[in-house]
Amino acid sequence: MVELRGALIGCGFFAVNQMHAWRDIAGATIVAICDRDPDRLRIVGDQFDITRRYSDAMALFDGENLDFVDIATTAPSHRALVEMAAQHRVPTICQKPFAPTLADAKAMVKACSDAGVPLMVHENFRWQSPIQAVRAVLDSNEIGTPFFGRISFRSAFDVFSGQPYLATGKRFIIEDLGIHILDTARFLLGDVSTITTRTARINPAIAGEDVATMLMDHANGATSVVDCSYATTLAVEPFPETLIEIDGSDGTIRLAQGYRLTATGKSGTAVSDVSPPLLPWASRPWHNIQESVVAIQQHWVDCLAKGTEPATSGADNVKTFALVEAAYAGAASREPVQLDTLLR
Ligand code: NAD
Ligand code: 89V
Repeated sequence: MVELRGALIGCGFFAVNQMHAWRDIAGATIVAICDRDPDRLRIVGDQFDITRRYSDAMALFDGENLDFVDIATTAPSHRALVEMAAQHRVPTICQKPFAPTLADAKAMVKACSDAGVPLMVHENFRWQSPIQAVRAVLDSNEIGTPFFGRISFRSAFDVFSGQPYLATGKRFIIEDLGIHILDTARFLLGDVSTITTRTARINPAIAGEDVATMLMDHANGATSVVDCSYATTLAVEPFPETLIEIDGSDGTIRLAQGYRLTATGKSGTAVSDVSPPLLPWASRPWHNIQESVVAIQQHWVDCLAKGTEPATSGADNVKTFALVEAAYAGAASREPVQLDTLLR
């Protein structure tokens, strides 16, 4: 098997998971890393034994012969880094949120498409094994045609200690977490035509909204509710579980807290435990997300080998990002927002 030579840009909080995952994946090796913060460069370089270290991304692209780059910085730097990768004709993975604005996201897709380089957004939630299990029930046609979905993420977990920047932005839960849940709704029920949104800020110590409720019309006629909260204290903290309800013409799917999947359909009711495995380097409660990082990075390597488009390509993720923009616009206007005008 050909070993792809990759580089990672951005050695922060989440990149450590990506580095662990690259070690688990056959067919790709991270040969160089880059971070403008010398401490992060040293910490991650030492932890993963990477000697080729850069403080400047342009120097990395000029100094290395790369088969791909994995961009794990925060959104403000994404467009410049993706365009730099396109200019150097290096296939690119970019973390979510794909970009600060929809116009940036569209420009990044165009830059990569014009350069003929593959572009995947690291939108990993749909790769979580419990969510893949829900998709498998839908694909089996056990519940017939879905007409309703609720995709829900409600928690009081302190995300700010690991990611302090989340407390300071004017946009918070839709842009950071809701983006995953909106993508999951698209993954399970298809593209969206209209979204109506309400938001609230319950935690006075942060700048952005920490509660969002979105009602969506899907192009296939299904209706869904996507609801997210970081202001919800429950008896047992569910972070980072996404809970799912889908009703279809012939049955229902329920993914409940504790990774319990119940499918009631044409052949009766099946209850299964779809808990994600705890990988050797993973830690609870993050193991669900950590496992999905391996899955999405493996998908990238498979796509590069076969020359196929990643499921969460830049072009696909523009549709998820458009939902984020539409949700903020609709929360401000309190009017439903049509997606077709945004996606033109
Ligand atoms: P972080 O701030 O901890 O790390 C980002 C790192 O990038 C920092 O070390 C910073 O110095 C470096 N950096 C920024 N701009 C740079 C540039 N131009 N060149 C070189 N280095 C640069 O952030 P984080 O919490 O690790 O988040 C990174 C991204 O990952 C965010 O977009 C976040 O939304 C996303 N994230 C995704 C998941 C997921 O499950 N997919 C989970 C957490 C975070
Ligand atoms: O996935 C993310 O982007 C993370 C978290 C799950 C904590 O919201 O920021």
